[in-house]
Amino acid sequence: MALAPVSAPLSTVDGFVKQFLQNLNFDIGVSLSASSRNDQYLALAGTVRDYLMARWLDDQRRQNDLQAKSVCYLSAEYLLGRQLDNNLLAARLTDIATDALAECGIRIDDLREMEVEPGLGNGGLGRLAACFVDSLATLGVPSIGYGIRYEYGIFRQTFVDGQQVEQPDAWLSLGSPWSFPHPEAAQQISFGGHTETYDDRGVTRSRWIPGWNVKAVPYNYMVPGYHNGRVNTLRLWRAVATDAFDLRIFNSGDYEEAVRAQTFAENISKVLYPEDSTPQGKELRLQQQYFFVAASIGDFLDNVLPGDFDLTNLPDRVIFQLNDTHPVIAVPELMRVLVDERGFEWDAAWAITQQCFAYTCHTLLPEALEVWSVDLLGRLLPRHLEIIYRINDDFLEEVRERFGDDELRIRNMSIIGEHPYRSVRMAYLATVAGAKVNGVAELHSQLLRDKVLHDFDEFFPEKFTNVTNGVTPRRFIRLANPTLAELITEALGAGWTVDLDRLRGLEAFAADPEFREKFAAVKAGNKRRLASVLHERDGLTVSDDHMLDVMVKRLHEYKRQMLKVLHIVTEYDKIVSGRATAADITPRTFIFGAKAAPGYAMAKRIIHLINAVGEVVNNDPLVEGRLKVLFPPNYNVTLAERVIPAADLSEQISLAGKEASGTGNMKFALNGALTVGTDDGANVEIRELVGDDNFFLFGMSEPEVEALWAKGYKPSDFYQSDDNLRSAMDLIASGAFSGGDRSVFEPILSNLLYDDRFMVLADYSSYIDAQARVDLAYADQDAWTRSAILNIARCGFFSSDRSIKDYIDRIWHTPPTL
Ligand code: Z16
Repeated sequence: MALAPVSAPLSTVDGFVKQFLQNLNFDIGVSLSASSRNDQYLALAGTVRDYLMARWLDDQRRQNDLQAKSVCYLSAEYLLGRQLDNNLLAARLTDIATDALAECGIRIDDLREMEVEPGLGNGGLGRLAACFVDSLATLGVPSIGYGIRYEYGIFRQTFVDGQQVEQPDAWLSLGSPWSFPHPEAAQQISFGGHTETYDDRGVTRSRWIPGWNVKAVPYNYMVPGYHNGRVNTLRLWRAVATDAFDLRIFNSGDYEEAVRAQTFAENISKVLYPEDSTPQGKELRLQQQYFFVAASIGDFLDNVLPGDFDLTNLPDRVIFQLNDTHPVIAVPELMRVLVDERGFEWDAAWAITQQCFAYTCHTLLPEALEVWSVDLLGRLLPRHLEIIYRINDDFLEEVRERFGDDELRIRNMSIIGEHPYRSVRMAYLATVAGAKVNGVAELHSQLLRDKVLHDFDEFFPEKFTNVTNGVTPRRFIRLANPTLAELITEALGAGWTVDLDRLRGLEAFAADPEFREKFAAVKAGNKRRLASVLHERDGLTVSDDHMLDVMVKRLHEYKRQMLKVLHIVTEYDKIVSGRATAADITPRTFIFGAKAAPGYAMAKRIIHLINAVGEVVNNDPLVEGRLKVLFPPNYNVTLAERVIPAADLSEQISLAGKEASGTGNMKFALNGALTVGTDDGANVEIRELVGDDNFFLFGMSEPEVEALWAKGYKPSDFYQSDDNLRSAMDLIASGAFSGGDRSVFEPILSNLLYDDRFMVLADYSSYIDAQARVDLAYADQDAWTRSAILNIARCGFFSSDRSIKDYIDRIWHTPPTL
């Protein structure tokens, strides 16, 4: 008997109403009249899910028939943002859902506000993974995103007396309608124990006798492509106690011990580590990493490949993309599976493994390159440590063959570091094992080859490549900026959302006064929308007639929020010292959004300082309201979608050579903000594309930074010789922003004066000059608008669709299967 294909509910208002009420009544279990907003939101989400489900099932069947090569994107983070609007848009259901709910007497806007965004990432890296799964689905690339279903995502930030206080992000507490578990596809994941050797028909082999295990239960998210009917999978793993473990203890009658075991197992996927770019080497973090990659590899081999698949051909079926060093323990895991479980000889297994992985590096900061102490790794994963040693021995042997007994080189290239303690360098392991290694912007990839991985570049020059990051135009233009999207469609016709190079067509409109007027109206509307969001959310006031100068990103010293603070204090200082009157100052509202890692004391002090400066500047009558500092707490994807479209000026001011790429920079440019920035990360490419007339460049270049370090950097010299800088720092030191208490911000100031690793003082004067150019340019509103339009027109390159096409061409070789 042929089974009828699953069919989606009818794409009509009536069909939607019917499905919605069915969800509300039979899934949620309430009547419409008795339902709460959250009930209605859950039923709405469930309804959208029902529409996607038929497509999802169909796509899995099709992929299974095709047996094409797939991308398995391994990422410890996915910073997805809200799902409702994205999924309605992809499935062309926005208008139908709006009308259907209206028929039920419900305003869809009220339900939108109910969704708690899944904040399963820290910042750029996690958001990039989310943009990539969107583009993979939109392009129709066979792929699965694998990650962790953290019970608590990135902490909720609040301010108490201007200081950051973290609150747990209980994002699951009101239900999680967008994902659903598949307990029957669970994987068992082992840890600990020891290894032993045994005789296998005359050959001595090693095997792992694990000490404990947990169950990994997959939760699927459907990832719809934009208007193409495609629905891909994002599979996030949750840790639970294994039945066997439970049963044994239950039978022994030790109930409390069984409960403890359960809690212990579930700890693994309990919480996202809140560090962006500075990981702490905590054991639980390594447990998380191994947990999700072992489950993902197991899932792909057991459930995606056919039962009789010959793993010799694995490279024809899969490429595992390693998103930073976080999933790199997957390398010895695949070797273990092939050698210990599937009977492969070492060399055959290594030949397969080397073709199945590729590694993306996202940083240049030495402290962000993960290393695991041999002690810890050997305790948690003893067999994997043996495998890593063997990989390293074989690799160093090859290095010796090529370069002779150059012991310094060998020590530098060893996957095992010796100082300050013996450890595994995960970036080196990934580089040795990966078929390709890529950086995330041209400059970053070049610096990887020249500096961080220089010896490896000499050894495997063909491995290294670049894929400049991108952002999804669906979420960050079409959804976040609907009035701009409409204006673009009016000018260029539909189609640009999936072919962002078409934005070039806007160049012609930059000279058109009528179009400029419309663009200015869009910007003004977005500012009003932001004003109302910030008023509702935080009780903040944004004036219509201010330039919006925005710096939103994780708080990190290398990103130099401090430089922005010094600019603000300099402007304020001009007024209080009488060097200027308020009337001389271009009215600006400075908006910050930034979370600091909870253990990062200096970052938290900088947050405190920003709030303290805001408190004083915003309330000083001398300023006459012409400078405003706003710092809405808990910056997240949802807020980004409101802030970015309203911005006039985008602050991208990292020390050159430190920001791998940045992706916020792209989102701002694509929404018509002009950038003030250093020659760092993808800023370099933005400036090349938009042109120097439409970008405010300042600061040292990366080679100039190196030269200043080499010569000997003395930040206090800059303090001594620059009157504005000295005056601004002295104002902070005086206690002007801390109720007269000079000690509060002293650690920030002495750090700047005597250490200043990120050369804030060296770039200060150049930054102040650039801001003067900004003021001048902003005074000519019409010319500014022209520049803004040209920014949009020339930044189509930064679509994550283009990034994914580059990955396909340069690394994956996985053509779309639409
Ligand atoms: C992260 O978000 C990034 C790098 C890293 O090593 C760890 C984390 Cl959690 C960021 C980079 O800082 C940023 O420049 C880049 O744009 C982003 O990753 C995506 O590549």
